[in-house]
Amino acid sequence: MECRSVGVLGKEQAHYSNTPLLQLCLLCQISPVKVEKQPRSIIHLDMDCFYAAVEIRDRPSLRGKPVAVGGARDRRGVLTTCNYEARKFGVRSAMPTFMALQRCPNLIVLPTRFDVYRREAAAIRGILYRFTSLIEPLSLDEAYLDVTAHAGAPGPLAQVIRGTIFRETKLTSSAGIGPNKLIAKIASEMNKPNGQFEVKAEEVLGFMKDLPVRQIWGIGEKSERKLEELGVKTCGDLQRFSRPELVDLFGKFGLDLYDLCRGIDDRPVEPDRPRKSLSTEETFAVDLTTLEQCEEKLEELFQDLMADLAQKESTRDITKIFVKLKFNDFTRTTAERAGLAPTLPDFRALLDEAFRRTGKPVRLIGAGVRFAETTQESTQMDLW
Ligand code: TTP
Ligand code: MG
Ligand code: MG
Repeated sequence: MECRSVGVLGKEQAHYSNTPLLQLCLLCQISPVKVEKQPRSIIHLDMDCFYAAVEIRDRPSLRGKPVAVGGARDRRGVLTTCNYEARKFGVRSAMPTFMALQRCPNLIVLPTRFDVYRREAAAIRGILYRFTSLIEPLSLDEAYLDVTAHAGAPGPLAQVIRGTIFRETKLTSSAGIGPNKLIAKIASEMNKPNGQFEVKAEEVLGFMKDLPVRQIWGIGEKSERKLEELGVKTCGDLQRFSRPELVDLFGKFGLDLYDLCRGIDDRPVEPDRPRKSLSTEETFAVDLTTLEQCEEKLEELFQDLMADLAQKESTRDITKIFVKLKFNDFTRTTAERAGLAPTLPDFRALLDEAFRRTGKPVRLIGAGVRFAETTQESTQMDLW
């Protein structure tokens, strides 16, 4: 067994354990770990301004104009997304509609049609399955594909997949291609919209060097601030920390971070992972201060959740529903109940309960359901 740094540093700089399984690596100060397996070929595919693109495709007169999809201004609505023309004005997903209209007075705001987006997403998923069955959907408009076993290079394959999607749906997508999920996901943002970006295994270190730490999964606002105080902005900066130092700072996640900031990510594409729960959440640009405001948002989240549920887990038994609130001081609370059907009135009851616990301004609402164990999971439990 060798220290994992072998894959990163190259043989001449790497450190070895002469008595595998016993000796600590001198540099890392922890037990030897497996060297990263043969790099995979992963494609992360994400549709471009998905809801807006569907609307514009269906109404060609809107092409070239700034278009958003979401709630109306007079009902204190929020945008789900907008096209790239609107983004030039600073309009963004999750932005209150009134604010978006201040930035872009000509913005055309259309109501959401979840059933249409779900149908499109299913058609796109069908196209992806023609190329591999190793697909892990992340949301309605994006998925990881493991194409390691595919004959031919992954870059041209991504071109073919995107071309097929466009031919059959008239919607554009972007792709990131890399040796693991971390890299593929980050890379898919690099040439958006209607583009792709490939990072080859030997290019990973160079790619990570100047990448902002925020791009790593698991690094949120709080960790970003913590790192900034230590003078760390990029993954290259973070690479200067040892494993023990990162564990001191971040607990167990520090070990992941040591690898992630070097572009190492062993997570496989998991096509059939039985989910324990499904939820949807939204962080607001402006904190919500009244229960009434929260209820309005909850209704939107509820609709999203139902759409997601129908798309991803339409056959599972639901055992619990929950509502999560995060407040402006970053504390959080969850109201949860067993035996409730996922209906809007029941979610509203949980929201009321959670809101009344503190009365603090709300920066995030989440709504979700927990599932009964699948047969597969209970069989595994029996084996242990
Ligand atoms: P994204 O893939 O995050 O965004 P997008 O497809 O609109 O734009 P991009 O070109 O940058 O990928 O989300 C997919 C869809 O999910 C989006 O079209 C609308 C919906 N959505 C929300 O409803 N609320 C949100 O806050 C976000 C980010 C997305
Ligand atoms: Mg998208
Ligand atoms: Mg997406």
